[in-house]
Amino acid sequence: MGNLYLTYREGFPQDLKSPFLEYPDGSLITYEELEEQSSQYANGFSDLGLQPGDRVSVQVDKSPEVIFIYLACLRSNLIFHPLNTAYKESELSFFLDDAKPSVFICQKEIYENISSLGLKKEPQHVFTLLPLEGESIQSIKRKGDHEIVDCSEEHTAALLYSSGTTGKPKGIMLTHGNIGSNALALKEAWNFTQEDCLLHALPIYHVHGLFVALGCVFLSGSRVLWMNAFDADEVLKILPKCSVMMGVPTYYTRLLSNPKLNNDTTANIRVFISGSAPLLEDTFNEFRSKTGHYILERYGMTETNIICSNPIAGKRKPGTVGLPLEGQSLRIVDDSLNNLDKDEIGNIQVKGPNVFNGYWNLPEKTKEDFSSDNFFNTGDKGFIDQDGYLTIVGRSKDMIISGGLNVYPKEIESLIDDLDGVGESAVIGLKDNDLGEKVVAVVVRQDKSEITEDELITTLKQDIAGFKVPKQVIFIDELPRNAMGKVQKNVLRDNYQ
Ligand code: MCA
Repeated sequence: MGNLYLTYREGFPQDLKSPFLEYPDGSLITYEELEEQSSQYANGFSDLGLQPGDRVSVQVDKSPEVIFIYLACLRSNLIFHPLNTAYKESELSFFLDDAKPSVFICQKEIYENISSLGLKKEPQHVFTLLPLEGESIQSIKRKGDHEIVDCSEEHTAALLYSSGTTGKPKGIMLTHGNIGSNALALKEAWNFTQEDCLLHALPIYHVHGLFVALGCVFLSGSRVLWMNAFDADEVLKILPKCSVMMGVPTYYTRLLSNPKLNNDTTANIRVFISGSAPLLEDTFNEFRSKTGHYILERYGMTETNIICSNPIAGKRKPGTVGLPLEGQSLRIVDDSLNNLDKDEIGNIQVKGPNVFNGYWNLPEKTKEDFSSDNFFNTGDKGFIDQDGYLTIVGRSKDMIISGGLNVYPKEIESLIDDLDGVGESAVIGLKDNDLGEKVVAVVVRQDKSEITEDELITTLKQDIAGFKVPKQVIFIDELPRNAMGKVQKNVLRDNYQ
């Protein structure tokens, strides 16, 4: 496998006039336009003087234009670097400083304040996505054939950041081969064909909406029904036109709360797929009894793409994430790297063409997360049952998953601890019917401080993405600690659940 664009293109329908993307109002983008638009952007990048390996950072609302730009990056062997639109200035400054993009495409508000991010419009090229909002990236497009740049499967295609338990976020380098091999395995595992129509309501700055969802579509020459964001009422209106839906568990709990969800509205769907956060057995069972559908749960992470999936044909076991995908080795080991038997709980490790190529500019950190025989340590704990299905029982990394987005308590605690009036804090995840887990801060005030929940939340909202801001603040006199002085988060979780 060489350039991922060529792999995708092999899956495009023979008749390029077939639809790739359909809006709810029926308007279409064809595969021919996808080829043409991505080629025009690729020409534009070359006119700007970009060289293979240069980064293109993108922080804009969901739009098909972003897909053209992603494909243009692949064609030109540039590194695509998508960013969650929720990130605030200080978060963004870090990502841009670390990734050092040659092109940054952003929203109007950021474009107008670009100097406050320490960025200059030159030599970096800063663009808006939309015309009339500044200098639009659309102005770089140039017609004419574009020759796809030759590259190996080991070249980095995308850079996605994850926060860490300690320190700053790390850039995860995903190669052409990582993304392509995983998309091919998923297309097979989930039986995608040209007849499929995928309901696409996910954001496209994460592996889930970008590589998993679109990868299956490109490789099967099928099409997406496009929604700019998830809205349960809208989804239920267009579900009858679709055959597959992918989402985080929150999508399914929101659909379940909608009276229009029933056998009829879901009759055309061949499979509902869930990932990015644990799907509760209650959600699985309730969905089955309301619609007759068994949600297919799968498991992945940014570093590895998708690792396991419940089967299309065969038993979908609630509470499990299914069987390893074709071409991957999965093992459960103890802390001394001894292989554990079936049903024994241990560390989940994985090896395969899907596993990332290392952290951006952090070779030492990369080494820490791989075993001597090159298995990646996911940081999750689980066991494999007698049928080979994986169950995840916990995360050894102290992470919260809220509505499918990862939140690292350490990052939030550091910010809270720096606030005037705060002595110390512990950030935990508590069960939440909508988000799966919600971020909650347990805070010890400094002597005489009268800092309130509102003040704390309002201050944090200025500095960090909204999904990381605690939904609730609980004030206590002292954090519970064990004999070693470590905060006992399990005690806090038990007390406040
Ligand atoms: C938005 N808000 C949230 C979240 N999203 N709070 C906690 N957790 C969240 N996930 C807050 C906003 O800051 C805002 O707060 C308020 O909710 C309303 O914002 P809005 O954008 O309208 O929210 P929403 O439409 O209700 O969004 C919730 C959502 C969304 C639909 C669950 O977060 C979502 O689409 N999540 C999917 C994420 C995803 O694709 N994850 C894949 C990554 P305020 O009102 O206070 O300002 S993981 C991955 O890729 C791996 C590989 C995998 O396995 O898939």
